[in-house]
Amino acid sequence: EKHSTLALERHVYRPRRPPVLSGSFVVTRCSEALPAAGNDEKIAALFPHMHRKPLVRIGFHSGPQPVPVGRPLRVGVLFSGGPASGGHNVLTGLYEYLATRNVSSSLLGFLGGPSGLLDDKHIEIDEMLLFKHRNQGGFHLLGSGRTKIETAEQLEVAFRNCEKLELDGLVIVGGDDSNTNACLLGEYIAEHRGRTCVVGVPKTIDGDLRNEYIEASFGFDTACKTYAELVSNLGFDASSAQKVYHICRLMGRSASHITLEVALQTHPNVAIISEEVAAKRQTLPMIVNIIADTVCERAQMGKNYGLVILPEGIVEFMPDIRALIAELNEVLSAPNTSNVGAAATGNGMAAAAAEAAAAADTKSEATIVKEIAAMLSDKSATLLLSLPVPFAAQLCLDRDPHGNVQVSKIESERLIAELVDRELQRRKHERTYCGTFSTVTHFFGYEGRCGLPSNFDCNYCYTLGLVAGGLIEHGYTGYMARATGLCRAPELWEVGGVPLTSMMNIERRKGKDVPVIEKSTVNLGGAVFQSYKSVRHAWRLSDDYRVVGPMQFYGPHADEITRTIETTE
Ligand code: FBP
Repeated sequence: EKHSTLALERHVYRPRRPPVLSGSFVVTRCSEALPAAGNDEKIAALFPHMHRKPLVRIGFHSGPQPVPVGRPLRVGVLFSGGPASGGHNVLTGLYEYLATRNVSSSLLGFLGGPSGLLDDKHIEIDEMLLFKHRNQGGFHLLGSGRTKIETAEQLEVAFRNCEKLELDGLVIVGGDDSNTNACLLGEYIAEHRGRTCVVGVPKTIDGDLRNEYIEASFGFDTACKTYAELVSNLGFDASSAQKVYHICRLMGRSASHITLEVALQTHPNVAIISEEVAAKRQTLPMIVNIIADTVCERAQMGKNYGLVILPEGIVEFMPDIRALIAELNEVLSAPNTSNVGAAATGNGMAAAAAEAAAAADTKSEATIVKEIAAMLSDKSATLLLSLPVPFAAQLCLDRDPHGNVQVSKIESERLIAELVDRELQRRKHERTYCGTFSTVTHFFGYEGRCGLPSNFDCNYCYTLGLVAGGLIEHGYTGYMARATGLCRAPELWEVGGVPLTSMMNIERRKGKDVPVIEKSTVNLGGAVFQSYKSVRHAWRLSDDYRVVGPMQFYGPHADEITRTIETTE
């Protein structure tokens, strides 16, 4: 049997939703026209058709009952970016909404993410197909991808395909960038008098698509619960075997919401929060010292074991490493630096990096790192040469096609483990430390993106799917589906839509002003971080690890949600 008993049982779970979504409803404006989050004039100029719209709320239909059948709608849907648990329930909610309003409606799913729309690769989603995916994790019914629909040519192709397929609506399930691009597409379609309404659904395990209008992105709750169970197990492994430090990196590149939430759930000895690192301008040696000090103090208590957690993006937040990466980008992009590592001439960062990487076959990594260090400022050169060679080489050689350092590939948990070890050796030599330090490193990332969705994510995604369908039927374009009051029972959530441009600002990227939905990072003055700050000192030395256990689908704790979502900041 392919499906476990639990997976089969989850198929028949009936997601909860606000009662207003049970039948036909009305959508009414409930605010003044909203300005952009920043640079309102520039956003208005970029999105003349999408901008300065009001919030809208879904309410009960007070007209004649029964409500007449709706017109048949054709709606497309796609997943964009990394998977997040609950996506299939967005499809279920959307499908059910359309089918309830008119059985002749159809839902088309684009395959492989936004590229499916550009290449017009789609399937028709029906009841049979959906049944197997109800309340299941992953995005595999359609697949996902990171292609962006942003250039004039891509917008035109996407628009043409929407026209060809006669789509009344297109639902884009994605994070901040995908929703910004959803708005660009909505604008393009409106400008060309197309019929397709574009509606976004907030997704990302990282939890950084969050603001005064959107309380949570789906997938975060399940991811945190998955990681928290694993990290909690590591804490008890550490205190049981009493011989190692588990050093664990958790996904979340631009924000540390996951690490902070997991810290609150598991009580590690040290949790590093990137936003604090940036705010306090903590350099790599400073972070190494924070951990080494904890190890020393614990060793004095006879504890040569512990639990340390870090966020995926940590190195990018350290000012010294940030400056080093910026210099490396400069140096390796300069046309005449391509003889680095005895490589031939070439132009541009990617070419230089590729050639330097090829040269690594004939020269040792250490030699190449030294050659590159000679081109840097004294400060950056010293830092580069102080890093263990494999990491220094990774920074110099391992670049993406655009020539950027592949930060998510840097195994910062191993880098930090090695540097802490080095520091402890130094202290041993100075006779200020006499313990033993042995580490096991972990990276928990992909493990958290496709698991069976928590009850919260099942309910939230189903609700968002229903809402997205309703927004499309009522002709709303350039909106994101939303539910608020998430700390309450789903029956009490309020639902509606928020204009995408109201969450936008202008950022300078690669020398250009571009519209972006701002990412939410950990608020150091907020209640979640402050509650961690108030207890972290005690957790350093005590073994206060918290039993978390597997995510629950039944029983009194099944509907608990993360502290982060529970807390409005
Ligand atoms: P999204 O923002 O697209 O949801 O993805 C988030 C994430 O899970 C990050 O935490 C991680 O940095 C990234 O995806 C890794 O993605 P991949 O390796 O699949 O490209």
